[in-house]
Amino acid sequence: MKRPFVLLVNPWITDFAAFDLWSKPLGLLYIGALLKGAGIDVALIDCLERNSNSEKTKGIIPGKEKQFGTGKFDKRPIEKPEPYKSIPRRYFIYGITEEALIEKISNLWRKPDLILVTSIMTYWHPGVRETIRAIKKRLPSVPLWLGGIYARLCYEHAVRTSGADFVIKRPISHLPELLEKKLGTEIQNKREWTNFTLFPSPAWELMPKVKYRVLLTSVGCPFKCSYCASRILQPNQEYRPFTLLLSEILEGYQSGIRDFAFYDDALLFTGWQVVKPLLEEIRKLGISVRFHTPNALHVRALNEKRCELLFSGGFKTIRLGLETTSKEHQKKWGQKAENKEFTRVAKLLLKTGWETKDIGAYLLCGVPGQKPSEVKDSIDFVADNGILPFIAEFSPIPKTKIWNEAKRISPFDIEKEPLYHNNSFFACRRSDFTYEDMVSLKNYARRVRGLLVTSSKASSTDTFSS
Ligand code: B12
Repeated sequence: MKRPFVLLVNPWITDFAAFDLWSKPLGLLYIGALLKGAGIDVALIDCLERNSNSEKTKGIIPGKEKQFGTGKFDKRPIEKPEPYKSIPRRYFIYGITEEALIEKISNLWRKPDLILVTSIMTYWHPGVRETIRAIKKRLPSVPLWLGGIYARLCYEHAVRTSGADFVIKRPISHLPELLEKKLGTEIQNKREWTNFTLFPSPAWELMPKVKYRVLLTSVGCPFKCSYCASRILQPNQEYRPFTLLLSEILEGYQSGIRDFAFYDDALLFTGWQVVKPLLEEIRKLGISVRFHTPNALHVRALNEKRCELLFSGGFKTIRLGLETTSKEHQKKWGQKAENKEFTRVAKLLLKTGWETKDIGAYLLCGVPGQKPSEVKDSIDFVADNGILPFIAEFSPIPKTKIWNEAKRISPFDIEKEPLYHNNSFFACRRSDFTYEDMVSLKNYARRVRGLLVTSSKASSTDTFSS
């Protein structure tokens, strides 16, 4: 009997701005590895492949390489969807061209039996829909299933608008059963799909050449922040054996990769039992790699010993979650960090050896109940501690604790239209926190970062600003 063949697709992004901040379809890569382990043939098309439009294609704004493998995707301006008409910014589709996508489909060794498309940010749904439309033009009779974060958080919307034949909101432990029915084959490694701890390493070999790798040591977060969907997406805390992570790093290292970014929600809590032995081993091996934490570290979990290990193990880009300096809001939003803890950790990081240009702190901006002055004070506080302030614009996420309050104060129908979840749109704008306030605070934070970097005599300033 012929082995079944499944095509995995990472769709285009549609947005005002998108930067490849170590952004890879990790969920799809795990599924790829699990499918391979089940004896299924797999191919992957990455619509966000960088530098693929080799010849100058008309209408494409080419991407750019930045530090540590990050960079800009190729992009083309497209018409703004109706809800964004009032925003004075251009709107783009990011990634390869439609012709390139069709060519990749034509080059597959045979017609797939099933197509699995992933999805990430809820407000990127037009990119998902466009990708599905383009695939369907070329492969109309192949069943296409959609999963991932958008599909899980906005299931009804995805069913109604994505064009997928089937939208899956259940965890992937249920996928083998569905695959068996669809493909008429027995999934031999069913147990591996049941628990993150048992997942094999992501199938990086399916991806076009990438300059960095992303790592996930653990899923789940012990905190219950009111604005975050992490607990809804991953209710349990699970982690993977450090030996597996080590082999992922060594395999990448041998193929020339030096930059690795962690995707964990709670790297220093749920993931620490993995990170500690991992770094000790890396130190022993004496290999030189750079680790990055775009998805903030918890301030509370940092002490002298840990900082020493992180620094000597190769941690380079440090992002901290502070959210705000208002005591009242720190308590209300998740009790992640207090100001004096932040000051202690800032001193510690700088003393350990990181420079100001390497350390940033995320500050929430525009949360219901917050005033612009609170954000400005927080920016100043972070800067006074020698740390770069980064604005994380508040964006309402379905099913989170703060969702109902966001729905109440937003002048937009955030329930019906996920485009309003876009952090650049600022759906919770209001008379005492306007869209203009948001823009001016972002610009203020950018200026402060510039000044801090210049004064600390570092070379680059804005690499990671959005
Ligand atoms: C890593 C991460 C990032 C990375 C980039 C991720 C990327 N790939 O592009 C960085 C740090 C850059 C980032 C940035 C932001 N992020 Co973010 N991020 C995450 C995080 C922590 C993990 C995502 C992930 O890769 N998980 C690991 C993989 C393995 O999981 P997965 O993709 O869900 O896949 C699993 C299943 O979904 C399923 N699956 C996946 N695909 C498919 C397909 C099929 C067919 C099937 C059946 C199943 C399936 O199988 C997988 C295995 O179980 C999530 C939180 C979370 N815990 O999920 C937030 C999250 C996605 N981010 C979020 C937000 C808000 C942001 C920011 C807007 C924050 C800000 N204000 O600046 C920015 C936006 C950046 C931008 N505009 O580009 C929100 C989502 C918002 C939304 N409306 O959708 C989340 C949910 C966090 C939160 N606050 O609740 N993020």
